[in-house]
Amino acid sequence: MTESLSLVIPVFNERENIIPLVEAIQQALSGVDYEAVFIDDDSKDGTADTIRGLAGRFPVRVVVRRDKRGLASAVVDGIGFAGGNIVGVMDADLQHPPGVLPALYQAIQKGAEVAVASRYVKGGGCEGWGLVRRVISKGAVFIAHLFLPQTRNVHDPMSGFFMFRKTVVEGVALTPTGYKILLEILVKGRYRQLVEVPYQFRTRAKGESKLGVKTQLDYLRHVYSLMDRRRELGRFLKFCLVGGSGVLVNVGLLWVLTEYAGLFYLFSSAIAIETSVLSNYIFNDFLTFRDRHSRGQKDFFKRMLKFNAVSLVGVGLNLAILWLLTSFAGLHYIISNLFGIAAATFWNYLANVLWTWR
Ligand SMILES: Nc1nc2c(ncn2[C@@H]2O[C@H](COP(=O)(O)OP(=O)(O)OP(=O)(O)O)[C@@H](O)[C@H]2O)c(=O)[nH]1
Ligand SMILES: [Mg+2]
Repeated sequence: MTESLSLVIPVFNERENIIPLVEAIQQALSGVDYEAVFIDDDSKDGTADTIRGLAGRFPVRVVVRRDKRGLASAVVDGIGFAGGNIVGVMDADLQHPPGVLPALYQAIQKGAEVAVASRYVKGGGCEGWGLVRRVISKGAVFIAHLFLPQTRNVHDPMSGFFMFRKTVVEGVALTPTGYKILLEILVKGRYRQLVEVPYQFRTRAKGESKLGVKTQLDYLRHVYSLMDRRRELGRFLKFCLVGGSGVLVNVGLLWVLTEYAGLFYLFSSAIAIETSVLSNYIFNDFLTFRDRHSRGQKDFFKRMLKFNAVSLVGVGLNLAILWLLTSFAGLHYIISNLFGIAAATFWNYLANVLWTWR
């Protein structure tokens, strides 16, 4: 079967960017059978006419939507209009450099079903971003990794620049809630191999940004809609129950070893702590994170070491908070300890989800 590529490019008032973009795409994709499908939400600056004016010289066409607005739905509609068996998605404002297209295309040719242009792998980056924007972007990636396990092997799941085989989304209902269509594809799509290609996100030279604070909130709503809420909430509850069982093991053993085996209580406590960490580990491995080690039990001991390390930091955190709140904030030590336990539980859960049972 011959391969052909459809680029889906959402546009809204991007007239000044169209010609340089189309020329750069043509230069990058010489020798590739491709088309560029622009989805324009009835721009008033002549964007659609500019594209039509190029149609004789370049393989471009424009679909103008008059009844809808929105980046995500434009991309979803565009995928429907795409004639190729490979689809690429990119912005029109030249922030996604067309020079990266060949690398994405080759990754697909070599067997990847999804190729993501990534700011967060070696060689990638964001030109001219201040600290605040960096932190927000990384925070968004962290949220995706935490709540959507399917995105964990992707460094830049928020990328708006990617390519995929159309078979990945065939029969899949893509809901354009948020504006990050890649998230939808990562969570709902059918693929085995994904490759990330580094790129530098450029600053916008012409035209203006259409995305504001509302979009950031939409993002959270989107992640919420995509996550397997019952499973992830159930996981957290199991984790807390296992933690509770660990307290029983700890207290019980401390008592038995001190009262009946005649050990010095601090010595009993050290044994009790480690035993409860190990019993917590075993219960979590078989119960809480059962679905996370489908590749067999061979890393059982490696995970056990990681779990121990996480617990050690957790204990340190608990003690530090106990000390700070009691000695400096004047809280009763039992109350301080509850805060310490809450913080340690939170830490343990995050670190174990994202590291031990990644
Ligand atoms: N069809 C359509 N395209 C849109 C809409 N909103 C934005 N776009 C296009 O989607 C692409 C990305 O939008 P931008 O406003 O550049 O968003 P961004 O790159 O995240 O933000 P900046 O870094 O500030 O540029 C551009 O090609 C826009 O023209 C929309 O409502 N409909
Ligand atoms: Mg942009």
